[in-house]
Amino acid sequence: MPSKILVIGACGQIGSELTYKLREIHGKSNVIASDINTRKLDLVNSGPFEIIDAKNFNAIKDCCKHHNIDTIYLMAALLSATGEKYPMEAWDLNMNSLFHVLNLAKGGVIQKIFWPSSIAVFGPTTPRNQTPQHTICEPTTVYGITKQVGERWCEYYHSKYGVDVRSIRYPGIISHKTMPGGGTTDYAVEIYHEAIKNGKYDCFLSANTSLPMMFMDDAIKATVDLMEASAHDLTIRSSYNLSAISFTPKDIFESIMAHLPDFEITYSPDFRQNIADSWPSSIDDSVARTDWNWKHSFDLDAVTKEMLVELDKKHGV
Ligand code: AKB
Repeated sequence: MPSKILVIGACGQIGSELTYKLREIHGKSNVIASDINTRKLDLVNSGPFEIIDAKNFNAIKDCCKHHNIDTIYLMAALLSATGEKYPMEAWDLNMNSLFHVLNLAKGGVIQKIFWPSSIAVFGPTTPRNQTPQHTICEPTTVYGITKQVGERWCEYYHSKYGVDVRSIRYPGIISHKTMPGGGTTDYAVEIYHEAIKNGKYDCFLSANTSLPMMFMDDAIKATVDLMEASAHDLTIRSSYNLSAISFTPKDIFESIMAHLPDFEITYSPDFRQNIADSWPSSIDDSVARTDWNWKHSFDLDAVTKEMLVELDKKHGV
């Protein structure tokens, strides 16, 4: 029997592209997209869609029962920058939605969960370069705290109740299809849009702030591969370190300049600079590479080429 999947937060940056990919793999009717509203009409109209507030246990449970769901991808969350503005809302959404799906799995309503964690679980006391899988995690953002605590709960539900929950610590994700919202790594998407639309960008991080990043295609592939991996091969039930490229705003600017020589950048670091400074600059993901053969494909120049070509089709004159 094909898997029946529910994606919660399907209108978000990763959720929307993941939904399209899962529908390609499992068939349209086997992937139910859901979000709190219908803000992304192309996605809403592309297959079965339900309005679900991720904080509402009964709404998730009813949907699972109605559609015979066996697998949930919980993609709804408030990210790092928004979480600092609305700490209690971030705690409420990020934690309660996770408990809802973990408890549905514990109660046998569903069999498998994907839940995204983030490089935000790390903090200023974490080794910054090639951050290991197992290391100090003392996050300083509300978002980071929710992800770190969430990881502990995932591991707990797996070891105590046998829940098959799988997770990745996503770096910043770059895509031309959907805008990110409320993150510290969002500059790495905005910069391409502004390069095409206005030929200049005022960056909210300083020139030499290095952060781990990844192209969306790699992130989706990692997510699908982890969920398809044999449970016996998985040694991590908190969340896997995952890495592709690391670069600074200056690096990305130079990579864009190679195609658009008149592009200009200025730097006006704001409160997000402190968040970025507390995160690793590069990640050691050797455990993911060993356990389920993770390998990235896109380097910075490949990302830039793809972004500029696709955004030129969208915004170009
Ligand atoms: C953010 O910047 O908050 C996110 C993340 C790294 O999890 N993109």
